[in-house]
Amino acid sequence: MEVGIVGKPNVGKSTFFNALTLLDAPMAPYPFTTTVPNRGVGAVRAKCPHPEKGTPCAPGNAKCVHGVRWIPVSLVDVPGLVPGAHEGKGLGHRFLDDLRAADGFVQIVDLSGATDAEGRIVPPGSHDPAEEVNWLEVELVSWVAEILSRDYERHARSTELDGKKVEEFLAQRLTGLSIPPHAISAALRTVPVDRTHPSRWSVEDRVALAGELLRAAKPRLVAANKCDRASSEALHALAQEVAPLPAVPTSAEAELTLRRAARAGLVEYAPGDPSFTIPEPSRLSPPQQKALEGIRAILSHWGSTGVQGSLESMVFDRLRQIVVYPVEDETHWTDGQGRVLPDALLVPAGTTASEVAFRVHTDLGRNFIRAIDGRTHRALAADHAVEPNSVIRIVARK
Ligand SMILES: Nc1nc2c(ncn2[C@@H]2O[C@H](COP(=O)(O)OP(=O)(O)OP(=O)(O)O)[C@@H](O)[C@H]2O)c(=O)[nH]1
Ligand SMILES: [Mg+2]
Repeated sequence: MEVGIVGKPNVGKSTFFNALTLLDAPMAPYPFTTTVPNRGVGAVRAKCPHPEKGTPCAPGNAKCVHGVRWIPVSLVDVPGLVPGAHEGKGLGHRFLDDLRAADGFVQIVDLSGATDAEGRIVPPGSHDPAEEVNWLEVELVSWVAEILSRDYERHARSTELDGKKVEEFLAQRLTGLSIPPHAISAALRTVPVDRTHPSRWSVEDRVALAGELLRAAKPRLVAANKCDRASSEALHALAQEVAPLPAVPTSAEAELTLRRAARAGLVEYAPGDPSFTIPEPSRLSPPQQKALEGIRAILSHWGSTGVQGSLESMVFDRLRQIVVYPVEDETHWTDGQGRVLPDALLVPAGTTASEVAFRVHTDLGRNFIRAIDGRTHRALAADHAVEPNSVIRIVARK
């Protein structure tokens, strides 16, 4: 699971990335601070089933803190895009190739309206953040259309000569973009192109296909960042303009400050929480105290910093992921070494028992006999869609 963090320059993409990963990607109040993509790992929360067994779990991949599993999600923070990036403006859009594997995009915008389309500082409220949501879509579509068009004539003609299906042609041209077959079929149904002669597809046809492919395969969510300097009315106006895309208010700066303060032991705060506590106020300098009181006011206005919640909304609502816990012993919920609930996997809703087996190990998938539900102890057939939060054992031929 990988989420791309995109948007125009100077909106707080790297701050958002650092808050989720606790890495130190450079951040600064001017455009194009980031010039090469940053990669890291954030996490989404899920309620761990271990209390149902009354034994602590022994996580391998996803730590458990007070009954909450933190399941890793890869994040990629890219340089800022400006309108016309696909024509080479700003840093261009070639670095978007680093987002090929991203399953969805969180677009960061500046809700305070204090940065123009190219990320330069302007008076607060003088720039409408909804604008960049529209043109960013144009940039993403141009990028996919360009990937599709690389060495186009040659590939299109050889497809025709070999009598290959256009579905296969598109899948091959877009390899690595992780676009599922259903999205390709849906795009071909929507855009009326000549199915036997891709060499006759115009540039406009390819752009239309790219738009449909992105819509079907790469969900987006808008993080209305710098909400600490914006009003609820600004959020409401943005949400209306970008609908049906969801807009979540975030303060990446507040989240980063809290996570770093928590790491240093200065505050007690878990990401996503609506509040924090200061165990020893005497350890804080007056400026630190003032900064934290400012953050307290942000939390009480907005409910949270929104950063953790926006990633979870992306993963669970937009990408429709569920969590499953594969085990080798369906009674004790352990693996071969007796570890309780060692793994927590994110899989798309509707994933079948056999697909879970393949996720655990190709051999387990190939030799699948049946799965067993760890709660009901019922056998599940290969095509059974697993429930969210399932504990399942895969039975396979040796
Ligand atoms: N007030 C406020 N400022 C923020 C917030 N998030 C980021 N900033 C500030 O915005 C400026 C830009 O932050 P970056 O994280 O470097 O932005 P970016 O989008 O990665 O910028 P580029 O890499 O240049 O595209 C910095 O001065 C941050 O401190 C926020 O939630 N609130
Ligand atoms: Mg940056």
